[in-house]
Amino acid sequence: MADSIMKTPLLIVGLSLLILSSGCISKPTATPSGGHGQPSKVEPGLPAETPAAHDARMEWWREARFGMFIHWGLYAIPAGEWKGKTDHAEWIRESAQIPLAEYDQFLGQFNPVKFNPDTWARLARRAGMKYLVITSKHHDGFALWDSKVSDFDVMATPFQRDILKELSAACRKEDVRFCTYHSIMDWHHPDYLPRRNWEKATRSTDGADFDRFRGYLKSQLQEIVSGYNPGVLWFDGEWEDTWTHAMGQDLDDYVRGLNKNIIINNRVDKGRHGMAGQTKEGGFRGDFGTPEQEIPDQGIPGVDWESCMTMNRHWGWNAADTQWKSTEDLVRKLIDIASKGGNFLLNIGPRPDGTFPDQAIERLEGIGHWMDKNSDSIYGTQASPVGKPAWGRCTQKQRSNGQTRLFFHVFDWPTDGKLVVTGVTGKPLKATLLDGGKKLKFAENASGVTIDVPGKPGNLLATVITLDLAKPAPADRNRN
Ligand code: FHN
Repeated sequence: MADSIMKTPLLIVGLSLLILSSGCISKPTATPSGGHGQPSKVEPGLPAETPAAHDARMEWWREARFGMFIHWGLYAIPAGEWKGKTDHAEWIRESAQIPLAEYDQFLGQFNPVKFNPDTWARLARRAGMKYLVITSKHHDGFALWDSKVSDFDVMATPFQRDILKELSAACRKEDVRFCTYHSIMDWHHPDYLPRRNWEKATRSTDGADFDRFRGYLKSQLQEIVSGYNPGVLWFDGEWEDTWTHAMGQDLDDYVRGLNKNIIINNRVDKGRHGMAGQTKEGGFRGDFGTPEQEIPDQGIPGVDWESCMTMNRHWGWNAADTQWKSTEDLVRKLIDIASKGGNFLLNIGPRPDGTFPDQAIERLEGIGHWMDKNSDSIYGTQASPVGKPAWGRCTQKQRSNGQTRLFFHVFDWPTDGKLVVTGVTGKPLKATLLDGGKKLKFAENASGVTIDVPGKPGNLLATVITLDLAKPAPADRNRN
């Protein structure tokens, strides 16, 4: 069984999480571990955070709603291909069973001469992405910055430029919050255990010291947090048995000790419900849940979460992967996620020369055109108060004048010119087209509100209609 799943990384992770998390595929339980309104259930080591302090720390992230994920490193060089098989990506050292000595040869080939951090940051901003999470170190152990505690870093390549330093500076210029992904699992460091199954016979564990690895992990995180000030530390690779709940708590305390304002996902600890990503009961650490390649069916009241997804089928660059999601699909996923109170982290796998795939740029620009006219219906919104309408999705925002503004994202335009919204509570005051502000007539009825809409939608991806209600903000500013 083990061998048969070694070829499909997503399956590897999915199954290993399924096995390790015992029943992890059950519906995510809404367990705020430090979620909105709840003090973090921290064990001894850090003072408990008050709900108000937690809200203040999470505020920019909740407002942001939309970020860019970047998976980039040595694994971009083979472009997903190895000995005739073309379905590899960032897992290629594992999925193609490449011995360390052979994999390390990529060091001498990493020279992304077309890397322009300003271009990357600008593409993120223009797409409407408020933050950017890049792999500082993925499972292969390669560091994208000038690490003083490792020779397996970008300074050991012909490129010899500190990618995190340059990209963090570019993000600051574009007002995009710089963040980093960091893998706990490390297939390169001699002290990390376990070894990959297929290399156990050839890669001794003699002298391996996992506690010494934890010290190395902390040293690199200290370099990242102090050197590049990430807004989020997006941990990953926490699922192997060698990483424990106690280690997760300790690492969470350590990083928060480096920067009290940093936001940390739930993969620092052992509480993640598999690919559904939410945090289970038991005082596990993490400021937000991390559904992967999926969107929860419903919003989860009181819990912060972020769905991360690829644009095609792979996280790292795969030249053979042509299964790109459409711009319409990506915009509607952003809307669906926002309508359930979550954030969307959309991934790019750059090429080895430092450029984004053309198909990715095309989609980023298409999303950006939609966001140019409609971002007010995404940024700083809360989950729908009317569930999931058959014609599309809804988000809401509390206005400074005490009113509530509903945003109706219409995917299926009504053919009779009547948009019927059920479940609306509060006195309707005004309806408009968000793009352009044209006022629309509406009528209240027993089940809600009917809005007279133009014969054709203004935007085929999603046309947004606003409805202002004379309704005070909800008592507890619940996230959903
Ligand atoms: O194994 C990784 C995978 O390569 C990728 O980084 C995703 C992104 O969230 N995380 C793990 C799979 O769950």
